[in-house]
Amino acid sequence: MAASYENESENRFNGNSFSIPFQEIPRFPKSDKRVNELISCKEPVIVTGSDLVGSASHWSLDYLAENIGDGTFNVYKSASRKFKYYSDKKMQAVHEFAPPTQLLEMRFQEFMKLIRSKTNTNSERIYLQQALNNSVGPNIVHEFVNFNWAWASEQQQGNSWGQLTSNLLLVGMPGNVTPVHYDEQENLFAQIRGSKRFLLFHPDQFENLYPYPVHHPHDRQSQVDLENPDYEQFPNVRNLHGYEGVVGPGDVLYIPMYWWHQVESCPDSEENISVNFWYMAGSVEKIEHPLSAQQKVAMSRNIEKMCLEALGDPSEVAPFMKMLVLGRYT
Ligand code: QVQ
Ligand code: ZN
Repeated sequence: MAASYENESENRFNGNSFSIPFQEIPRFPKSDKRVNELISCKEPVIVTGSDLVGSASHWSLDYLAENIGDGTFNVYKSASRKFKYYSDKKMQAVHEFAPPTQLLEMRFQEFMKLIRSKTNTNSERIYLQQALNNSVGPNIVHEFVNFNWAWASEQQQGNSWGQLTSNLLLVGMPGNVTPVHYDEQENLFAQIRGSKRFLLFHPDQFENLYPYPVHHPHDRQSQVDLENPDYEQFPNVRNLHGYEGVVGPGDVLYIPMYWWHQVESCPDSEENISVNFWYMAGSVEKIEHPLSAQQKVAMSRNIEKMCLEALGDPSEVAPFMKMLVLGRYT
């Protein structure tokens, strides 16, 4: 059933009577065979009642402050609800770039005090996003070790994913939004406390989401503000269609590599805690034609990088590509 936002009063997506048609992200219990069918087809699925991070089901701000240790954590500060990711490295090459968020380093206890002081969500917002490492306290280590690694490894081996690269701990505020982007990794996203609304779009929606150029600090992020699209600049947004689903405590969302996703922390709980499992891409699958949308996105990235490397100046890429294509392949 295509659930369009037109029917939902709290929807912000059709502020200007534009509504993105959404289908529901499939949801099945772990024991249902359709879970493995969808994952093996690189289709998103919400695994309900998963015990992947069951050992962390009691995590709360207080518990983490008590047990996570004295290490410092990456906390992003934003003047708006949006926390658009940017690459520090690529920022050096784009001098006029103004980072939309500020990165702070602080101990978890400090973060908890700060987040509790921000009762009115109109003031600036913060979002803790930190890869779990061995600086955490013994209780957290114990609970991390007791994640259901057997199930996670079954997905990793069964689908020939690459190695686990990190488990990002995410602790945010109701209303925080991670704008639509894609990652070059497979992702098992586990929700622990509070809930999150995900919007997902197939990699073939590339032309409707206008990603920033690869050399830009916002590489892999869409230039489109889904809550207020600029149709003049991005006319194809009108053709955009995707999937929508809410994950709550105990749910795990599989986000296939290259699938676009936007994430909003729901207002249902003061505390919102998630942990994701990012896996490298697997060994190069055999090339079959027609190429998959994922393969085309990967290829487009290599072409952009090669052109930038060879031309040496981003402003020469468009004229070069136009010369190559217009009147010859069009
Ligand atoms: C969020 C991913 C989602 C997270 C911010 C980074 C995470 C992400 O807002 O829940 O796990 O791929 O994009
Ligand atoms: Zn992501």
